[in-house]
Amino acid sequence: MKKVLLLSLTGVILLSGCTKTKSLIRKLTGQPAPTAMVQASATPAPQAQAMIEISNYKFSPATLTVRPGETVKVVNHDTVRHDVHAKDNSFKTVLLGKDESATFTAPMKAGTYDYICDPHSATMKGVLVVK
Ligand SMILES: [Cu+2]
Repeated sequence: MKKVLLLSLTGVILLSGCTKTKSLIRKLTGQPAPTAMVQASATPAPQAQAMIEISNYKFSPATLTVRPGETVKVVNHDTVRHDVHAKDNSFKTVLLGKDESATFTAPMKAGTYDYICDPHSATMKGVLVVK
């Protein structure tokens, strides 16, 4: 019976990937969680989406490196509206209000692309590196 419980709990853990369940299993069975579960949770996550975040009139990261044609998400955390606009016009977003986001497609050609925020072009600058 204990074995059945352990197996079903392992199933739950594999599905949820929750670390809290690990201590639950220890409580219920008096044994450390099976190592197979640890391996399962070590599965590499899918690669995070390329993202530029805007906060306090700054692009973060200031320099972002992406692959040609990669989709880049832009999120604005300021109450002031900002956008992302490549100096050579190869990419551009609309003006984003607070907590709004947009995506653009990185150029297919490798290179270094300077971009600005249109309303704050004097101070808000960033670099997109495509390689
Ligand atoms: Cu701006």
